[in-house]
Amino acid sequence: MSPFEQLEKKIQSKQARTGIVGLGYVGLPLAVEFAHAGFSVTGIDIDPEKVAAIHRGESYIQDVPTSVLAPLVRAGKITATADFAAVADLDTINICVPTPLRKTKDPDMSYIVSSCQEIAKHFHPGMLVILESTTYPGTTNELMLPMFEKPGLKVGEDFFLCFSPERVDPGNATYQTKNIPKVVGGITPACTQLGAAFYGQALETVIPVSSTRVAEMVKLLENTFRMINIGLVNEMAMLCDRMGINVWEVIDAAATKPFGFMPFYPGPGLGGHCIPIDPFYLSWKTKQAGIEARFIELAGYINGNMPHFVVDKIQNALNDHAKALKDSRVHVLGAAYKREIDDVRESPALDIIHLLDKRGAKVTYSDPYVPQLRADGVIPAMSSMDPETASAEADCVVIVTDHRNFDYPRILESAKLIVDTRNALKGYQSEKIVRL
Ligand code: SAJ
Repeated sequence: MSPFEQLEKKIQSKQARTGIVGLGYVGLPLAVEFAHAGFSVTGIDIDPEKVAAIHRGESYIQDVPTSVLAPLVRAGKITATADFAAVADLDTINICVPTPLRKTKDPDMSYIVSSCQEIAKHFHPGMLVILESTTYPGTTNELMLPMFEKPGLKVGEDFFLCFSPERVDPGNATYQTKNIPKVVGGITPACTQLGAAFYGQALETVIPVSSTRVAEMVKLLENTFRMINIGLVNEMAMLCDRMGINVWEVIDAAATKPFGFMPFYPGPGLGGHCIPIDPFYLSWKTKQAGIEARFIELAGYINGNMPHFVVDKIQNALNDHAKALKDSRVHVLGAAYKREIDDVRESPALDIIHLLDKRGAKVTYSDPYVPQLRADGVIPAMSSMDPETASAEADCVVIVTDHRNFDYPRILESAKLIVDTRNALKGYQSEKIVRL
């Protein structure tokens, strides 16, 4: 039997020993789905805390309840280790490690490279390796393939290599790993076939595509689409502001168009570890090809300018109340990058706090999901304050993240002035409110 046939048989019989490198918000839910499907799963992570937590059957990922993880660990369906030597006993490996940007906005491939270097040490014929981390088109072919293909180890014959974009949306109760359609593309048709068969054993819908580059590009199109459309409405907000038009009313009315339109909403800037980051993996690669991704650069500029636009709005609002921004008390509602989560990565709230601080305001914040903000050289260490009390004491309140559990009527009542960057006070009329 050929390596292809052997692996295909192991996948069909669910005997394929499955490895997941990177046990974060992508890797751990994936491990659970394959364990539930009947595979034996070995999680590999360099963070001993994560490995220890899994050994205890304790989940640290919002979308994986401990009540789901613990029985799988107890039954031995999921084990975890920090030792890549485990690769020698595995048939398949999914790589789900971070792909951040460096300060220079260049891709930071170090997590992918170090994982592949470790895997390559224990790599053996008959393995299927699938990269899930968001990256530039060409990564799988140009960076990973040379690390695995050796004399006597030919891709598509002796081992199999695919790319499959992760589409996990943390906290999304409707769409979770099992029911989000899974795109997968291989270096060769045989690779794609095995990748599709593998995911088909655990996930509801598999979308095979013709190559790893197509699969890599699918993800970048998805998230660049969002980033550019958010940039569009942020520019509309600035235009409407200048023309005295309520952009929120415009968008709500435009959204009544039953076809050919998709509402996006202006805000204080673009946060998170996907949308502000992923498009720059694409523009970095296109620059290498001598093509400039102008839409991405322009949207990045507009989105990056929103914190300044918001701080100018605060300064002007105070000015209209005969107050200088300097020495005024400004209270920021919301530090997370979007509502109902605790993640502050790339959060525009941090930029706004920094800019306010730089212009001499006395800044405080409240966020029920973010009790502390660490000093990071951009902002001082801060602790979340009681929203109503702090809003009453502030000269200006600014709504940056519209968590649902803020008591907006109480805050509106106690505040002297509110700049609302999220239309959280939609439907409220008051002289105190200044909308984006
Ligand atoms: N934002 C706006 N206006 C909008 C939408 C978002 O200003 O109309 C801001 C948010 O406040 C946030 C940033 O953009 O600061 C990103 O928000 P997001 O809603 O895109 O949420 P993310 O970063 O969690 O994006 C993830 C992505 N999921 C994956 O990459 C698998 C994205 O593709 C999803 O579409 C998105 O979740 C989602 O829809 O929840």
